[in-house]
Formats: sequence, C-alpha cells, structure tokens
Amino acid sequence: MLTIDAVHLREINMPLAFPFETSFGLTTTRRILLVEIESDGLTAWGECVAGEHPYFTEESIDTAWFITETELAPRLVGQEIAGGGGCCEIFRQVRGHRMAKAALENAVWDLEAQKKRVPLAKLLGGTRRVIPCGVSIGIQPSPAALMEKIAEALETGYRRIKLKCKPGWDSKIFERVRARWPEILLSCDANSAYRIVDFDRIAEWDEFGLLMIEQPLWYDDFYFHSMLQKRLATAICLDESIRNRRDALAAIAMESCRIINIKVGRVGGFSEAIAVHNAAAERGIPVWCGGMLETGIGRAHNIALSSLENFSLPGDVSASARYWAEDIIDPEVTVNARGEIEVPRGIGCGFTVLRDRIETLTVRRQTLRAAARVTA
Ligand code: OSB
Ligand code: MG
Repeated sequence: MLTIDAVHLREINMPLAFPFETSFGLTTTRRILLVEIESDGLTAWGECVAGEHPYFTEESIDTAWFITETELAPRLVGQEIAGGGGCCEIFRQVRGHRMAKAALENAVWDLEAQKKRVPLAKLLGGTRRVIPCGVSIGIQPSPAALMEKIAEALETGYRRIKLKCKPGWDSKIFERVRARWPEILLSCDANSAYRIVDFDRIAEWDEFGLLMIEQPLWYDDFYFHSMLQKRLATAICLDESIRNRRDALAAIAMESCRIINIKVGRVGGFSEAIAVHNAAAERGIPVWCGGMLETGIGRAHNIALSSLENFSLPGDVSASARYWAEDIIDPEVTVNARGEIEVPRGIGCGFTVLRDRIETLTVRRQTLRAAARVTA
C-alpha cells in the first residue's frame, strides 16, 4: 500500500522555443501546474495539461489549481491506496476536471511503479520498446514558413506530419504540401473550426490522401461527425470529443470516427486512457497518443502510455527540443533517425526530474499534508 503523505502544487512559467498556433489561438509561453506527491520517502511528479485558457476543453490552469487545492488533493492526502488505479474511486464525487485528476492519478501510478521497482510503461501494460513519432505543426505566418518546418521535421526522421488547419489555412495548404511530398503520412487537425456549411469543402479533401482529419467539428459532438464521416473516404479522428471509455464506445458505434487520439489528461488519467485504448483495440480502431505541449514530466508519461500495443499510429509525442530550450527532465527526450523514441527501461518514469531547474521557474506553490495545510 502507498500512504500519501503530501501533495505539492506548483505553477511554473516556461517560454516555448517556438510559438504554437491553432484554430483556437496562439501560445508563446506556457503556465503549467505540476504536482508532486510524497509517499514513504518516495516522490513522484504529475503534469496538468490544462492550458492558460479554457479554449481546448473547459479546463484551464486556474480551474485545475482551484479544484486540486480544494477538492482533489484533500481527498488524497492521508489515504492508503494500492496504486494509481485507486484514484478514480477517491475522486469520483468530483465531476469533470479530468486534467486536474489526471495529474494526480498519473503521479500515483509513477509512485506505484517506483514502489514495485518496475518501469511505468510495464506497469501500464506496455510492450513496445520504441514508439513511432510524428509532429504537430502549428499554423505558420506564411506557407513558405510551413514548408520549411515540414522539411526540417522530415529530415529529423519524424514519420507523420500533422498540420493544424482552419478555414483559410486548409485546402490550398494541403495542395502545396502534397505537390512537394506526395507520399508522406500527412494529417490535419482543425480543433473544431468547421461547421455543417463546410461539409462539401471538407469532402473535397479526400483528394489529398490524408491519413486522418482530426476533430473537424464541435468539441462535444458525435452525431455531426458521424454525418460527415459518411461523406468522406478519409478517416475522421476524434480528440476533444472523447472524454472516457463510454464516449469511445459511442463514437465507434455511431461511426463518428475511425481513429482515436488518446490524451491521458483529457480522459482523466492512465486508468481511463487504458480503458479507451482497450475498447478501441477490441473494435479494431487504432489509437495514437496526442500531445498538449507538455514539459518532460508529461512527455515521460505519454511515452509510457504509448508503449501499449494499440498505439499503432505515430503520435504527437516529439523531442523536448521541439518545445523547450531546456527541459525539466534528464535526459531530455530525443528522437532517433528512424523517428522513434526509446521507451525507458529504468524504474518509474525512467527520467530524473530537475528540481533546481523547476525551482527557478516556479511562480506559485502550495503544500497539502494529511494533518495540517502549510503554505510554503
Ligand atoms: O489538438 O492536438 C491538439 C496542442 C495544444 C492543444 C491541442 C492540441 C495540441 C497539439 C500539439 O496538436 C501536440 C504537441 O506537439 O504537443
Ligand atoms: Mg487535436
């Protein structure tokens, strides 16, 4: 059993090495909530992937901080818990706030792996020794700038290029990219930028031979995605719409998608991510691991998750250097010439968290202990 002695929350501020633009906005600096859990002299970290604003899902770093401080961490401290799989039940009374829950749950899984002296990937049921990697390329200031970014990623070895798109940055762009690279695995991600009036235009994208079109319609929709999927040869991939295993079952049954992007934060932690993975595997639906511009802590957890068998498509788990001048783990995450990341074999997440570096980036902190609450 693990006794949860303390939960530490901190906010760090980290500038991205390159600004990232999606259909919902531009990110240049990340404000990130990290949690650190202490148990019997062991310590493990979790990263909350909520952004600064509630533009991707309903959560933001500030809602996550509030719910973690006032609801989730108080339920966890002082508990005796068998492992990460026990967190769902402890948090059950709190509805939603899945990214906040995931940060804590994932840290408990990490603690469990440390206690059992096994790699986190193995504890989660992973079998892959390396994971295939893709990149997500944001909307660029010009088509020429985009072409340069793609060329760079392909030279590095990345196996799939995903282009962020929105009305005005779509078919013309796909056409240019396909003219230069007719054969590469290419996909797009609209982050819900399209509506029913766009169906005819989206149907024309079949000519670009995209691997998938990610979340073209509303963030909470299955029905209209199913209507759109009927009109497309290209697979729809759902991201935002899939919050849990039941959503995956509904989307698959309704044929709203043929591929699922799993983000461990979006579904509330490793337990639910594994449940979505299994539900998709049993129905012949491939999955891949999405990214949320994570630091090394979240990235290490994504690598462990990606080692499960049905993560068969290249994910958005990329090298640290694509995001940060200097990461907060050691070694930083690197991608080999075949576009793969090696799954660490060491105990726990397999990386060392750079506490001193985190200290210099910290702008806010809070500690919750079993007996009394202390503000450092
Ligand atoms: O929809 O996949 C998305 C980043 C922030 C929010 C949403 C998304 C993304 C990405 C970036 O596509 C993936 C990454 O490289 O971390
Ligand atoms: Mg997406």
